[in-house]
Amino acid sequence: PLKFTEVMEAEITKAIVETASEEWVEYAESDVIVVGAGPSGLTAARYLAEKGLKTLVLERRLSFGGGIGGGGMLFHKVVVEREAKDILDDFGIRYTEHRNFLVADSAEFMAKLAAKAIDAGAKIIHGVSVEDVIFRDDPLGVRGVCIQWSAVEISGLHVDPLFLRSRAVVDATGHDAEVISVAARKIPLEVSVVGERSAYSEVAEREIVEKTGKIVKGLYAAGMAVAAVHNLPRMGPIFGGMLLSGKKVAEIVAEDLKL
Ligand code: 48F
Repeated sequence: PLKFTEVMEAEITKAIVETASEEWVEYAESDVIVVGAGPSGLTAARYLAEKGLKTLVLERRLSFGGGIGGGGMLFHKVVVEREAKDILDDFGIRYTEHRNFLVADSAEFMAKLAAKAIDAGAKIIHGVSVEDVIFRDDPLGVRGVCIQWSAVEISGLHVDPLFLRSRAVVDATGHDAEVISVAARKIPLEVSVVGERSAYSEVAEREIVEKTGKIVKGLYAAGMAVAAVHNLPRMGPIFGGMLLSGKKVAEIVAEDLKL
């Protein structure tokens, strides 16, 4: 019969706490912190990691995919424009052609985005919320984030956060642009987060990609966070813009970090 070692429970604890703690120390400093493991954040993370940048993704929830999992009003499909076909292929995500669109399964879409980001070398940690940024004012710029366990955030307990330094922070937090919102409130940025407008899908998709990029030194917007910052329309369960935005922000950050 299968025989397990005795005094097993304490060893489980040591295995988890020791390995996790080693990684927290390792990721106290990184090249890029991506906040949010939705479509734009996972795409950005994969391409950043492939460029050799030490990339950490922090996700509030205990799951991947952000708005992907709900498909369109819980129908388990998402729509992607042909312009993003190469990215779908790059991630090995299968699709069917439906009139003007490519249609993918929401479960496959989020699973493969996450798997490829991890395989490329990005570290994803769940259950962690970014509640603030680190900044320096000469020159003005963001140098990392303040983090808290999501469980503590939800509990309302007064617990001070910890800090992670990074050369760049990507706000991929979706409709509320949470990181840029807090930064705009607390440090003198030239942007304010006004929120998105009502649905106008094709314009939203195009403009989100066009306006993806730097907010201030060290802080970047991708995905729906771009719509929140630039008052762009929403677009519903169509994801080409999210993929293209994630890829574009990775290219911009990589270029800036070379300087
Ligand atoms: O909302 P989300 O999917 O953002 P996205 O990448 O994609 C938007 C689409 O899903 C869809 C759409 C267009 O197709 O309209 O809504 O722009 O993913 C954002 C992720 O960030 C996490 C959140 O739990 C979600 O998984 N998140 C949000 N705020 C924080 C956070 C925070 N402060 N700290 C950590 N994670």
